[in-house]
This record gives sequence, structure tokens and C-alpha cells, in this order.
Amino acid sequence: MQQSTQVAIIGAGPSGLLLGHLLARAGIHNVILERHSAEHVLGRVRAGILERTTVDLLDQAGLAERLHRESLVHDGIYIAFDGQRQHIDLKGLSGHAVVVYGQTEITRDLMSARAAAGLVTHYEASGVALHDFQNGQKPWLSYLRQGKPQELHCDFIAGCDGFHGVARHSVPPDAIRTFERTYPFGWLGVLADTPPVAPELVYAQHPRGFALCSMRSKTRSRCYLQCSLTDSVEQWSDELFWAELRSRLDPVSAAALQPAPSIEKSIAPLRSFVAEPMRFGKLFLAGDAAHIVPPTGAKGLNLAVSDVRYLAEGLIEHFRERSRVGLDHYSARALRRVWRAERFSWAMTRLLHSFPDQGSFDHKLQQAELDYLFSSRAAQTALAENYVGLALDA
Ligand code: FAS
Ligand code: PHB
Repeated sequence: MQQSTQVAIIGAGPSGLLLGHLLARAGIHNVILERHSAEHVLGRVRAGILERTTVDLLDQAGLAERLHRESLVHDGIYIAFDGQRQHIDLKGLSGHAVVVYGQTEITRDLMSARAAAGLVTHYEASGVALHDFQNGQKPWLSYLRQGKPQELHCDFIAGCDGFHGVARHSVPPDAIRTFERTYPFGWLGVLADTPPVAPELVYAQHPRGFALCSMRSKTRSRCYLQCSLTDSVEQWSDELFWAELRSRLDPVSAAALQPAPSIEKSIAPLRSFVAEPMRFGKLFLAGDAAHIVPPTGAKGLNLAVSDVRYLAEGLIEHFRERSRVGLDHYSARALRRVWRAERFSWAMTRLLHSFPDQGSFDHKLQQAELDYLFSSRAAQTALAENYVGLALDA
């Protein structure tokens, strides 16, 4: 069966759903092809911290009503090391706070808005393939739905299909450059109905490894441990997880820890990755399809949102004013923000994790950097302004 639309979006994660919402509000027809079911997409537990620019965009798009009802506003974070817990006053230093609201909830809000608007999302669309996006012809997608071949003809394709998606992998190798750094460890994450150990997030640097105590509400915690890449979830009982977390925290946080049964437990590898450019003829990449950051800086989801903002602006300008300017500048504009977030996420990861090949000199450098951070308002201000999110087009 053949369908037509103005923008064909691959992926119903935050990037694809938000782009579809912004385009529809501007009267631009779009169809999303998602390889999994909506339940599967919602079942992935991921990000939790929103920058002010992300909340502003969700507000402008009429998507933030439940967010404002249910989210938590945090004016700071804690960094624990060497048996102490120090506070970084994000709001006092940068003028901005961050918002705690799980990616799952944003995805749920976006799915509800799309369904309410009667917009088309084909879930469980398999075998998506991209055609004619670079040869000046009209691009189109082929895919299978319930085993039956389908075609989706369009003016543009948005690759919002994540790191392992098909869009980036459809670009001829000589047309794309990739930059990558992998890390010799992963993050073991646990979601549990237990009160957070502190009123704000606690990032802990410890010789046994990094730990993070985040949250989804005042009664639900999301905690992480740096773990080996060879670890499996099965090796980590709840008891072992909570005992190891307690051993890596400062005494005040450790004393507040209340172990509880895990609701979700998963291991994610860490990676820094950027593909350049983010446009290939009529194909545009956005979000994890184009870049990945280690989650230490809480940037992944927020970067996806700023990509989508820029891409939506360019597409709306194209369809409304027949102007190419926004689309021609999309890649360079997005990549400037991407690389600043890549730098910050790498720096936070290097500062707070134990690297297996790290010698005693590197360890002393880490300690000296933390010591300097907590003796310098300038250093804390630099961390704060990056953590809350740099101004758009700064
Ligand atoms: P996504 O990967 O979320 O969505 C892509 C969608 O495309 C998926 O639904 C996928 O099923 C679909 N898709 C893929 N291939 C397809 C195909 N061939 N055909 C059709 N559909 C296809 N960020 C943070 O800020 N903090 C965190 O703590 C954090 N933790 C993370 C943990 C994990 C395990 C991962 C993988 C990421 C994490 N991130 C975190 C980053 C994450 O939140 C991403 O930045 C965010 O999901 C980006 O959204 P999308 O670009 O929509 O990509
Ligand atoms: C989360 O709540 O999942 C979270 C928070 C901050 C991070 C990473 C993950 O840096």
C-alpha cells in the first residue's frame, strides 16, 4: 500500500514524537514509523533530568501541563567524594534550576497528544528502508506492516531512530564522518519505590566506582552504579546492588538509603559519539540517531530536544515561506550545541568515574580537580551553567 506525507519520521522515541507534534501544530503532515510497540517504547527507563530550554519548548508546545503538576524542581545537585557531600547551588550560580521528570513520562505525554490529534503512528513497522533521499528525487520509505509491504512517499525524512537505527546506517560511508569514544564500564540502573537519599541528586566519586542517586518523585528513586562491561543484570541481586551503593556513598547519604525491591534493573554501556553532518539531502538526523553522550551530564534527552527544535524551525520555514535557510543551517547549528554537551558529558564522566587503567597520578588529578571545584566559585559556576543547559545558540 502507498501513502504520502510531507515529513516521514523514523522512530517514536522523544525525538520523533516531539518533532511530529511541532510539525502538526504548524499544519505540516507527518507520519511516524516505529519498529516496536508503544508499550515497548514506554517500557524503556532512561533519562530523568530536563534543562530549562527543554521545559520551555514543552511549555510552548502545550505539552507541559502534567509535567508542571508532577515534576520536581531542583535548585542544585550534590557531589560526594572522600567521605564528604558538597552542594552545587545551580540556581544561585547560573540563575536556573533543573526539572526532574522521567523520559517515560514525557514519551507518555507525547503519545497521548499525538493520539488526541489523530496523527498517524505505525507501530511495529519492520524492515524500514530509505530510498532516493540524496539524488534530488522525492524520497520514500519502504517497510512491512503485518508482513505486508508498504511505501511512504514524502518530501523529507527525519531519522529519529536512535543510535542503532537504520537512518544513519543508510548514509553512504563516504558522506559521513563519525567521532567516537567508548568507556571501559557501564551503568547498572535500578528503579525502586524508596525515598531518595537526599532532596536533590547525589553524584558520588569513589575508588570502588561511580554511583548516582537520582529520583522520579519523592517516593521513587532511580539509582546507578558504575559496573563492568562484562556484568549482567542477573549477577546483581537487589541486596548486592543496595550494599554496593551504600559503600560508595558519603555517610549522610548512606544513612538515608532505604533498600527496596527493584521495579526495573538494566545495564547501559557508555559512549561518546557524534556523526557529522546531520543532514544528507532530504534526510535529517536528530537525537540519538546523530549523537550519544555518557549520561553523567544528563544531556542525552535534552540534546535530542534542541535538535528537534532546530529541525522543526527549518521544516516549518521551508513549507511556510519556501525558504531553505533553516534547513541549510540545521546541521551546523545543532552540532555546535552537541559538541558543547559532548565536552561537558565527557568531563563529568572523567571526573567522577574510576577508570580501570587509571594510574595513581590520574587518581590524584581527579582528587585535585574535585578539591579545586569545591574551593572555586568560578569552577562551580562553569559546572552549573553547563548542567542546567547552555542558552540556545549561545
Ligand atoms: P531513542 O533511542 O529514545 O528512540 C529511537 C526510537 O526509534 C526507538 O523507539 C526505536 O525503537 C526506534 N527505531 C530504531 N530503529 C528503528 C527502525 N529501523 N525502524 C523504526 N523505528 C526504529 N539520557 C539522559 O539524559 N539521562 C539518562 O540517564 C539516560 N539514560 C539512558 C539509558 C539508555 C539505556 C539509553 C539507550 C539512553 C539513555 N539516555 C539518557 C539517552 C536517552 O534518554 C536518549 O537521549 C533519548 O532516548 C533520545 O531520544 P531519541 O533520539 O528519540 O532516541
Ligand atoms: C536519571 O534520573 O535517570 C539520571 C539523572 C541524572 C543523570 C543521569 C540519569 O546524569
